[in-house]
Amino acid sequence: EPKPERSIIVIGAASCAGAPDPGCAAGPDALHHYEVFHDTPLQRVAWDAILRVPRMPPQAALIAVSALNRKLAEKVHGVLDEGNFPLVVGGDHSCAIGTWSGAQRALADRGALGLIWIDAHMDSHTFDTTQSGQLHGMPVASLLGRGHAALRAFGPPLPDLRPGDLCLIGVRSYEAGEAALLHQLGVRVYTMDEVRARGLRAVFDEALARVRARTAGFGVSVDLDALDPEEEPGVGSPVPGGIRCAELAAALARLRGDPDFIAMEIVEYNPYRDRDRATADAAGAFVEAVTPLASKPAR
Ligand code: HAR
Ligand code: MN
Ligand code: MN
Ligand code: MN
Repeated sequence: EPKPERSIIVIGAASCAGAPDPGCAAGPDALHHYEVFHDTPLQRVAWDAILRVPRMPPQAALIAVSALNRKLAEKVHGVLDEGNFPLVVGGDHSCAIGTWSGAQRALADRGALGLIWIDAHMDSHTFDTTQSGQLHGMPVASLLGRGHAALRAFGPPLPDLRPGDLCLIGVRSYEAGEAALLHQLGVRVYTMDEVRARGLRAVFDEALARVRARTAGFGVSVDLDALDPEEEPGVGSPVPGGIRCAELAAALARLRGDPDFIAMEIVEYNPYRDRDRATADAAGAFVEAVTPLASKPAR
């Protein structure tokens, strides 16, 4: 069988500048070494680059993260312009600012970006509400236009992600300030309680309909800490009571062959906390679940 024309191009973001746990910076190299993302008979997968940041003191994290995101946005935009599918692999979740900014730029003349954010956390702090000061707790607010200006100050100005084009799934750890922001903006948050009550399948289908409704294409950001750490311990900030790997893979399989599904991100892998590569294998299973992709993206 011939392989489709659209390849998955993997871009690593080997940074922990936005997080307290240094282990996530080793995530992309470990996943590369374990070869969890690989060709299947119907889908080509190739690593492009692993982006890195210099070692810097914590007070320089903002500079490091915004420099990485500028490079990452360019890469993602380039892969999409070539008609391929970017898979960004973190690193801490602050790389999402670059990933989805790049996707927005590539879509720009066609319309808005939709985004499904699968995470134990809300990642929706501003500099005013954060208690930890950690940048991986802020990418959603930044994409919604409420973040520190420096975080998205690369290239021409970008549109803010529209609150109605974003859904969060799996949330079970957050602070009041970020919850208030999402509530005020009207972002749909499917908490872990709701996922348990309704089933991931129902929640995911509803989220998919929302992020699709008024957009030209959509992506999925998977923070591996959304998973249950009893099964998948290899993450930077484990939170008990998460999604099962098999459930998430089954939900993601809904995206197979979908021409509007334009990019994916898998972040917060910490190889030092993993057990028998379980979490690395989960990351591989999620990519396999969405393949084969549609041979060409929607135009
Ligand atoms: N809400 C906490 C903070 O702002 C947790 C940060 C986010 N942690 C992550 N991202 N792993 O999903 O510090
Ligand atoms: Mn996150
Ligand atoms: Mn372009
Ligand atoms: Mn998280």
